Amino acid sequence: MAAVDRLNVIRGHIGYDVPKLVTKMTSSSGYRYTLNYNGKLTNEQRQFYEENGYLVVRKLVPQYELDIYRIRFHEICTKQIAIPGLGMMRDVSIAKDKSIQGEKAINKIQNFQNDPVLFSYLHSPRILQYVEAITGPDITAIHSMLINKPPDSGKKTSRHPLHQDLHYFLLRPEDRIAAAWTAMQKIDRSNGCLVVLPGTHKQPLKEHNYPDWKGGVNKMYYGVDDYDENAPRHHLVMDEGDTVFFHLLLVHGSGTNVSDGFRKAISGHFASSQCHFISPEGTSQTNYVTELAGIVKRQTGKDVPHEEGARAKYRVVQGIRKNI
Ligand SMILES: O=C(O)CCC(=O)C(=O)O
Repeated sequence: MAAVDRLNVIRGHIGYDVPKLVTKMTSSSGYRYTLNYNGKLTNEQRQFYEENGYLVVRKLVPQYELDIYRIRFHEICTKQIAIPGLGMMRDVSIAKDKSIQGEKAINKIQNFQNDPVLFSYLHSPRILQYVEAITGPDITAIHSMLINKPPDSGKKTSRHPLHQDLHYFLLRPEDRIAAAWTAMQKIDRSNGCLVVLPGTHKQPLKEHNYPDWKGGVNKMYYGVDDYDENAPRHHLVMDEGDTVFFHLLLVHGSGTNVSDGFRKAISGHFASSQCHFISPEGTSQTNYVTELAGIVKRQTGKDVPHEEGARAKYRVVQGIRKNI
């Protein structure tokens, strides 16, 4: 272990937190996808993430925190509180039906960086200690969402197509970015659990397009065009509080919710603050960047450069601000 790694492990042991040592973006230990300067991951957990591109930690978030998020979601959906900058999404099957209101109308809220209650999930040391093992100590939260997957109307629009989250981020290096996704209730195949293709984080970013689904596809639910249909799949059956951390190149999605209840999960994306922006030109991400620019223009009347719009949503959640 290099000296800087050893020092940071010792700082972790004695509870010394900020400022952390400026660390390298690569691990000196031969591991590529984890840094583990804080020694949080056991050898087994580290090996699992390196090989599979994800790691499930059971019972990480306590029930009382999940209850707080659930109540806040209700307050937002019923307009008891307004949060600036929040994205509220309706499932395509009911998008035009204005008779449906409140929680039942919303399949996802995202970008809640201006809400201290929901955003406390992204500040939580329980979450950040695992994120830090992947990104290093200076961490920027780059996206947040609470997903309220509705009971399917029969059109199968509650599915989330297989995709790689990196399609939505112009940040690199991708190995220093991670997602956290916490089940707010018991989630299994009946209500549309996450499904992951283990090991696909070792593949490059693939081209993403809207799938050709008869019943319609939700806005921004891009899917990968080519993936191995026969590749092994893991269906992540999770209990409330269980949390999965995953690499942004991991191919994943979620199934149809055939139960009669809404299925809730809270999630965040985190990057090392040392990451940098890339230009979308010449990449497969231009379709997303162009669509987002159009949405922003319709909402604000302005042409907002992608990087400027992205930075406005970013929040340092640990350590110090660097490139992003
Ligand atoms: O919670 C889900 O159903 C899938 C979420 C997901 O993969 C995403 O929003 O990128």
